[in-house]
Amino acid sequence: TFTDAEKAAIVSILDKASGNASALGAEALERLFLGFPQTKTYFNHFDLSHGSTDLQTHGGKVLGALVEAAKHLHNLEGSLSKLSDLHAYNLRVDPGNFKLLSHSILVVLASHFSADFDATTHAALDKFIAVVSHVLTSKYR
Ligand code: ZNH
Repeated sequence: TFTDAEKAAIVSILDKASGNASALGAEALERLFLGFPQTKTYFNHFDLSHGSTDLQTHGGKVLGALVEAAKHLHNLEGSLSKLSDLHAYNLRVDPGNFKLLSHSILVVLASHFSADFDATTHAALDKFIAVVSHVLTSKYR
């Protein structure tokens, strides 16, 4: 559960990010693949070159899912249920990779919204992405 201050910070940043979701998401993926090359193995079918349509499209989906999740902070498990099924039963992404992507997303948000990124906002977003990741990996067995 989130405090009112955390909710406000999460909604504010994700609302700002929503207008530029594809570019921000693509940047997060690029940072993921550059910093942690082993994560590329899930995306053999993608063109991972800088600025590719695949990166933009998938980045938009990932960031878009976070934008959508920020609208359902009271019920993340319910709102992410389908995505959770997909990651657990179809994609079977190693849960450790969620920490790596979370880190990349946080860095992207920090660098693009630096004026808003005080310690409270940082902590709230870190918690938010960790909870989303937890939900997406909760059905693994
Ligand atoms: Zn994931 C997919 C989100 C993490 C891998 N994803 C996906 C999608 C989304 C997402 C929205 C789409 C779906 C549909 O289409 O329906 N993710 C997400 C999020 C997160 C994630 C939000 C966190 C936070 N993922 C992840 C990781 C990984 C992944 C970590 C690894 C590294 N995903 C993936 C894949 C896919 C996905 C592989 C599929 C792609 C294609 O298209 O093929």
